[in-house]
Amino acid sequence: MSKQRIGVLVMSYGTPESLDQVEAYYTHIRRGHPPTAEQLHELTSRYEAIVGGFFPLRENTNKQVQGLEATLRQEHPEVEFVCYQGLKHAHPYIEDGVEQMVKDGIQEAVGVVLAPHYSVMSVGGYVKRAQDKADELGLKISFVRDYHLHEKLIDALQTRVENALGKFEGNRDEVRVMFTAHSLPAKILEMKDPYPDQLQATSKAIADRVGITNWQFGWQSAGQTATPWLGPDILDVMQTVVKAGRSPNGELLAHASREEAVRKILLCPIGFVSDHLEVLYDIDIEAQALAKELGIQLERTESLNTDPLYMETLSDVVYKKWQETKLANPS
Ligand code: FEC
Repeated sequence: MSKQRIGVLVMSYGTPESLDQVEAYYTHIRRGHPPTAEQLHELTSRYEAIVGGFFPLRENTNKQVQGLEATLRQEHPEVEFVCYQGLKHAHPYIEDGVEQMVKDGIQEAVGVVLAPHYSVMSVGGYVKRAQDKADELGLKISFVRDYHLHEKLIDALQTRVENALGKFEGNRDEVRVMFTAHSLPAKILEMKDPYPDQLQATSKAIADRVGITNWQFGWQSAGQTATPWLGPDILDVMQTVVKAGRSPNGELLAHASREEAVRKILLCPIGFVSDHLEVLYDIDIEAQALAKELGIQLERTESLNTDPLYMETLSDVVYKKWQETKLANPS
């Protein structure tokens, strides 16, 4: 008997393939509104700054998709899982991935986003586009909504925090650990969106595992729009916590407590699973420049990329979602 073939739509943000595609990419992010020349120049310069215009997210997503397919097949040899990419803002788009599955004769599929935390404005947007296309083409598809507290994800992040703490000399309690994630427009709070709570929960789970109390959460990479975004931004937080234990001329106050006298910061971008612009520029270049200015040591945890524990997390949530859907709709 031939194995059952199950499609897996692996959705990710997407990135340009070359510098001349940055304008089209940015226009797509802005829902069809082209950026001004100044905005385009600013974004292109950020891409140029991360290893000369190389687009690491594309290769990382390719590897994550291959890694997930290999893990699913190894862990569940009785099923033929076939992974397809669906990108939010670049080719192959989410709709292309769904269409390709149908062309290949896939009848049942599971969708998963390479972002562990749910927001109606992030994961919700991916899911809606995939579901609309699947409905149009008659594909049966269910979705993993979030996996922000999956045991193996927390294991992988715990190891990263512990390894990064090892880069600081002295007592690790002196290191302020800041968990970060992409900011979103503050209006999500009115919608009772789970995104902020899920990020707090992941941060706390990691902190408890590592056994640290000197930690906080901050937002990063907010967009430049007229509407307010979730804050505080990590760049502001860094300034505030470093300046708190110092005199106006920058001297460390003798009586400053551990909480006040921050001189070592570890950033842990838990909202992202890959090396890309928001990590390699916003943290490694922008936040590092600020740290230098403030005269403090700043380190960052390594991105998950294809960490086997992350691949196992994804494999587990995809398989469980497929099983759950099968039980709910026995054929
Ligand atoms: O490396 C790369 O090429 C891509 C890096 C990248 C990732 C990413 C992830 C998320 N975003 C989220 C929300 C928003 C909202 C807007 C927005 C805008 C941008 C711009 C760039 C960009 N994002 Fe992004 N995001 C990445 C890159 N993002 C570039 C446009 C210029 C700028 O603002 O910097 C605002 C859209 C609008 O104008 O309406 C909202 C969220 C995530 C994390 C979850 C996910 O991966 O989906 C949330 C990676």
